[in-house]
Amino acid sequence: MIVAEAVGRTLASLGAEAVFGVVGSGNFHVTNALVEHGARFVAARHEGGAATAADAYARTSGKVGILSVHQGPGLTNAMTGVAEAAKSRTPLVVLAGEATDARSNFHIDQDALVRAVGAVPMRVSSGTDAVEQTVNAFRTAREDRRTVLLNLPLGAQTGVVPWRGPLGEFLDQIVSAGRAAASVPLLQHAVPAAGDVEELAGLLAAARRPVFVAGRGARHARRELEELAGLTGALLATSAVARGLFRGNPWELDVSGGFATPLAAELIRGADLVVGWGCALNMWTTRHGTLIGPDTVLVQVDLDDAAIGLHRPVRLGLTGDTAATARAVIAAATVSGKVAFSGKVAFSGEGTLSGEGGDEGYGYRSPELARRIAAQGRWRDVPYTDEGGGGRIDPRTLTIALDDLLPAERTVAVDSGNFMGYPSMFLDVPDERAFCFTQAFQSVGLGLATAIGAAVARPDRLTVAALGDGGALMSAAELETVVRLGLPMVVVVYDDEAYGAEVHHFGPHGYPLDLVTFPPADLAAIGRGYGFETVTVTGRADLSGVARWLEGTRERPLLVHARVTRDRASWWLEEAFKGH
Ligand SMILES: Cc1ncc(C[n+]2csc(CCOP(=O)(O)OP(=O)(O)O)c2C)c(N)n1
Ligand SMILES: [Mg+2]
Repeated sequence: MIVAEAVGRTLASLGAEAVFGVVGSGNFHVTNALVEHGARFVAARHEGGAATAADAYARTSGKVGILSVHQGPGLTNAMTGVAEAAKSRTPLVVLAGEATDARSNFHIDQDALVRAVGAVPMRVSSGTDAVEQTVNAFRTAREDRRTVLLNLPLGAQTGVVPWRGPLGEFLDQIVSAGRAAASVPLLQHAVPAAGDVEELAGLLAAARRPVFVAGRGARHARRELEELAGLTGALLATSAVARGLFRGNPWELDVSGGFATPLAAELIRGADLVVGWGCALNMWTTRHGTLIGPDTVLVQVDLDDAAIGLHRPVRLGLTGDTAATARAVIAAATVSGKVAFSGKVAFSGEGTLSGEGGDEGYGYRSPELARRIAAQGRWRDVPYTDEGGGGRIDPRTLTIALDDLLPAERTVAVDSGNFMGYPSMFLDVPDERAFCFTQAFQSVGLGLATAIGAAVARPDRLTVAALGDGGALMSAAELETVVRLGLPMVVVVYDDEAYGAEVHHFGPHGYPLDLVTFPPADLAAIGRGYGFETVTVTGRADLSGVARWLEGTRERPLLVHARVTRDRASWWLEEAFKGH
């Protein structure tokens, strides 16, 4: 068995199920070995698409993502997606051929390239270390939540893997040792120091208006956080990447930050205690800090010590896993007797309490607030004046209509741009795995590939890719991938014939906008060319075409080309500019 085959077989044995990539000579053998041993290969049309699809697959499935690319340009093409994955701490193994001879056209310093974006370079150097290094790469990705480049030098790939006895036995031994180690996540149960846990319990016991903000690091901790919030009367919000985590809870405020509803912003700003759970508390989640009131006590819980206080100073920082920390706080309050939540009102949100006490009597969890959240808790409940007409639809009207039409079992993937707040906040999602937000690098053009990776992970859900015209055209090659794979997908393009974010950034200051505006493009025709069914939407009535597609066989994916109004910046972009 040669090295490239051993690497592929090892990864398949460790549980690699889906491999995304573009195959060239330098990753041909390793990818074939993965397929031969049970993995599914998903061919993208550009390595950038493959990288982001692998990232989104990992986020949506909870498994390690695998990307396979050719040496040199295969890897450079993938780099924006690799940077997004690395910044998001996505467990991802990038397999790349490597031309180590400096005279080769394909030669670059691949280690330096990926290190520059926060990924971890590793290397298989010979048959002797091939299996061991592959196991190391997989474990680093999984346990440390890192994006790892596993370089496969061309000269080493054809080396022979030595073994004693039957090859299968040799591989099985190493792989099962690796798998046993890999199945024990190192920090998953990490509990903060007991003193910190008691201090948090005390702060929660004293707080009258606590709010929890859960981030990516809390996506596994719904049950624990809901229990603690119930005991302490806390309201529940998330950062954008954890959207959907508390879906169905009557005290859920949806997203905290620039995307927040007016009601959520008011209540978070009015909190006397905000606890960030596995959440960076960055400028987006805190709306440049304006959602944290001047007297609000801020607490942060994070697995990573370095994340504590990185974006905002906190009164108390606890290093630990979110679920384990929440459990420890509950235990500290209920078992040790040093702190107790018994004086706190825990209005369940169901039924009404006799003699309603209003805010004074019940803190945040009052019957009155339960009614307000039910009535105004979603963006689509916020009244607005429709600005559509003249062949353009208001993006709010468009998105509310889509929210009504599309099945509830859906995954929403959103690209970057002025339009992005509408699909992110007006389309509901069933849970935290149903919203895939690849925005850590703030790159335009990742939305379509994000939808592809998420759709491969969850074929049972209808995936909605929401793109601007700029992002759609930047990634158009992957439209072919959607059609070829037969993915259940609706691609919605919010077309303002511009880089709207730039138009609204610079337009009000009188700058010329010629460089960021474009002539109309027939995106529906482009979609049909790739094999999509299409609907062009210029007003509400055109949405009947979407309803027809939903009622049909859905054999081919649907592209909705929506010509949207473009006179003003979206609310979240206005907020973002305030921080510039
Ligand atoms: C790769 C990349 N290039 C450029 C930018 C700068 N940029 C941010 S938003 C945007 C416009 C995107 O246009 P579109 O997809 O049509 O969305 P819109 O803003 O018009 O709603 C651009 C060019 C970026 N963030 N990422
Ligand atoms: Mg645009």
